[in-house]
Amino acid sequence: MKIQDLRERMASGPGVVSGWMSLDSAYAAELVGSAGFDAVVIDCQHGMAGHAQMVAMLQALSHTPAVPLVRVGGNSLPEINRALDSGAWGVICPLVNSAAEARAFGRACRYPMGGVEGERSFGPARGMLVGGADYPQKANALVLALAMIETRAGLEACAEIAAEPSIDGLFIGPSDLGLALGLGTGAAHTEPELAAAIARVHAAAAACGKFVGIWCGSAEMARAMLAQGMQLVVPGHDAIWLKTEIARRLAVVRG
Ligand code: 3PY
Ligand code: MG
Repeated sequence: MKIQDLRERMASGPGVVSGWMSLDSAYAAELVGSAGFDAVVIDCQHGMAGHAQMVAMLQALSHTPAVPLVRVGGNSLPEINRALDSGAWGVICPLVNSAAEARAFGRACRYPMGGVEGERSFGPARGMLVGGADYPQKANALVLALAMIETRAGLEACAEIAAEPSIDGLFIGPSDLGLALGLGTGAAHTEPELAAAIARVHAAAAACGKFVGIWCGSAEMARAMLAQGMQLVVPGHDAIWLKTEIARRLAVVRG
């Protein structure tokens, strides 16, 4: 599924399912991208990939059906520009705390063209390879910009963040959000305070006609979040899948 289809399916339902790469391996990205996911996020915040590995992983994802997305390490114009220039069709930005931060993030994803206010610098090296000669004309409309809500400040400002015109939606980080709410690590999404925060962010995005996505610790949580009407869910990441299956096999072998 390519970016236009992904956006259309996010808009019309039933929502899309994305893989999430914490390993810094092009081969692993190729495998995950070929496994049936609609999109794959390369995690450059908590994952292992540096710039060179991110580029190799984007190249590997190019010949899979999955739309390549990148979670950048932070709200940095150079980093966001490099991810997009390297062929990512969307960026997830961690720790967005205010409308001003959302605006800086969104502007970093957009060219100042066609009446759009943007600060993206021109040089879409792989962008034009994967998007074609007219990439510059269509990039502003296609590139997906999702601002992460995962702090108390972000939660308080989620309505204003969602209203920022240059972003496409919100992406919930339940682990950090749980920490921010004083619930420690690994709080279940059903924990009342966390569930209320997730619902608040979802409602803020919906009120602005924006997308909402969420990282999920389990397939069951991802299914529940899709059922609640979210447009993008991530059922864990590659390292968890690997570790879980290794533990299961060892248990079977050793009894
Ligand atoms: C979080 O849950 O805080 C995330 O950032 C998901 O990766
Ligand atoms: Mg987080």
